[in-house]
Amino acid sequence: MDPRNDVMLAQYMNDEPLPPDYRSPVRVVIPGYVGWRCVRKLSKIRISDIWDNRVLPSFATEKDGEFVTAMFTHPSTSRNEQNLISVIMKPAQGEKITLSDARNGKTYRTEGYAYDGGGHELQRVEVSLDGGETCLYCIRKIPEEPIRHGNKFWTWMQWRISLEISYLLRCKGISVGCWNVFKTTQPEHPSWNTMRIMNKYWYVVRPEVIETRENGVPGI
Ligand SMILES: Nc1nc2c(c(=O)[nH]1)N[C@H]1C(S)=C(S)[C@@H](COP(=O)(O)O)O[C@H]1N2
Ligand SMILES: [Mo]
Repeated sequence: MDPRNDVMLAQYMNDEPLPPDYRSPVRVVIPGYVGWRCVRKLSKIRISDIWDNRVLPSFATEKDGEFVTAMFTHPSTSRNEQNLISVIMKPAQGEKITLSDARNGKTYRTEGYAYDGGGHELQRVEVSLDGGETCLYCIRKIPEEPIRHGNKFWTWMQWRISLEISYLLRCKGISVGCWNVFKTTQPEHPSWNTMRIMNKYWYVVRPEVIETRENGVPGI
């Protein structure tokens, strides 16, 4: 119902008709909103109240009951706009990084993506190698094309940072977090709710730095 929140009815994806997995012939795409609100295999549209996908406070633990029912039907608990997320794509979990590269002074390029719902701009992405005590500022690739209505960022953003491999050797993990236009950031830990949804806390990857012999074969 918001005139500045674009809604698309899509028949094509990457210039091809929607494949059956995406439930052809037509689907809804609501940028900035959670996937669950983007109905596939669309047959009719009607305006209605929605009683699903609710984020309840953590003290609502029972499955039914008056309180939970009231919460489930209250507009404030509906899950619509996506929330802040940042993810490390490289290194992958458990990826092996060779130590000989560290001796040669090589750096390792860590990469990932970040996104905020509602079209909000992402202003900062930081990785940490010491559980958040010190943070390293990442380079962001800011999209230009998908900005609409002057300030709606309808797509994810890619980020990268080059790290000294010798630092990776000593670190317990690489964590990432991002900040949006409100200077709000992701929490370190999840906050429990009955449906276990909308939890996008620090993303942590633990690469494995391994010793290699001169011929590149992993040593012991
Ligand atoms: N008809 C129908 N549409 C649906 C769903 C579904 O189960 N049935 N799942 C939703 C959810 S939860 C998501 S995340 C997206 C996934 O869309 P994708 O296949 O384009 O990633 O479709 C949404 N649309
Ligand atoms: Mo989903």
